[in-house]
Amino acid sequence: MLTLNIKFKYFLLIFLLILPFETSNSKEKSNLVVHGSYTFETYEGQKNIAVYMSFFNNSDKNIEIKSFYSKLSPRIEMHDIKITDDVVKMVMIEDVVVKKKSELFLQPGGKHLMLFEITKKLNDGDSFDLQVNLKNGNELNTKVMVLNKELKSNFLK
Ligand SMILES: [Cu+2]
Repeated sequence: MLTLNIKFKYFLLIFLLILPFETSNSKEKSNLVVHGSYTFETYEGQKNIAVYMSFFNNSDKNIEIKSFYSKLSPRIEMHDIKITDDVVKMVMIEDVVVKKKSELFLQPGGKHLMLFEITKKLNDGDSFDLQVNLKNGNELNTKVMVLNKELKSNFLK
């Protein structure tokens, strides 16, 4: 009985040692993951919106994003915010790269996607699809959740 128990522990140990390698292999295939996309509801007549999300690059290679696509907007850009002499300016990021083994967070007050000329009003609880096209030919799809604008101040604190 005692030897069986030791054997079991031994197998468990081997399993735990193998597991991390298996996980890293499967992550390599999925390479870039996009998670938690959101925006805020729009007011009447609002044409442009900022969208936020997180990218996780689990691979050993830098991954370049070629473009973004959504039915909601004919033009999507990634922007960053630069403050010079107390003036807040938005700057377009031309080459969007998610570095190997790292994250890229788009959040209020920082980097964001800008969707221009959106085709409809967005209300609390709505969602829409957004596609991320990678330079390596892969594409990622994410659902953007529309949040109540009252929540906006919570994100900026
Ligand atoms: Cu912007």
